[in-house]
Amino acid sequence: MPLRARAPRFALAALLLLMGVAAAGSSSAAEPCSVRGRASLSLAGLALADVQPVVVYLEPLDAPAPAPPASPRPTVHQRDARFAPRFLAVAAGSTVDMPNDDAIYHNVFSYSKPNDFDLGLYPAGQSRAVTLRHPGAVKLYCSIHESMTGAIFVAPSPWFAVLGADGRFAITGVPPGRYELATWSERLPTTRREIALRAGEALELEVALVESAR
Ligand SMILES: [Cu+2]
Repeated sequence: MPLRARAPRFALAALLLLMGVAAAGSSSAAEPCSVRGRASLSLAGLALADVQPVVVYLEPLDAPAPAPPASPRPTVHQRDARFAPRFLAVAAGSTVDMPNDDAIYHNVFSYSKPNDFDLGLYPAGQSRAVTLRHPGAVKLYCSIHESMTGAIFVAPSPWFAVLGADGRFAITGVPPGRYELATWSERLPTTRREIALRAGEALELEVALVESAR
């Protein structure tokens, strides 16, 4: 058989092989996992409500975390001389809109390195935005109104949940793989544990917000 006639057949075989690989890859992506559970606090004199807000989040160990979706953009309003909401959790790389809904000037700034920023003063109806690239807590202030305080927790991946008042959380749409499951509260040290998720797995967990002494 002349070489020229064989080439298209090779190309077809290669294409079919590639399609097979792509199908195998997408089958695991089509079977996302979930992590649900309840967090508990056993610390004398402290109730769960005292340490809220608490964020439970996953940090992937096998591959870098994907960028968060570009829309809808998370938003912190300045309304009635308060940040609304006063607490928000976002994924690293998120751009947060900060519209001024009041009739007076406000400013938003943060000293929380390495996400520190200053949006300057801006009037009613205007909105400015900040992109938070680094995981960690970001405290918000207004240079005019001392009583205006707020906070944003930047999770290292889009897979996070803010704990409900009942201590429950649900993180869905997670690809299979190995993760570090971590908890954050401004009032508690971070806890970490490794978990592994098989394709389509719905994992149920009890999470202790304070690691037992070893
Ligand atoms: Cu203000």
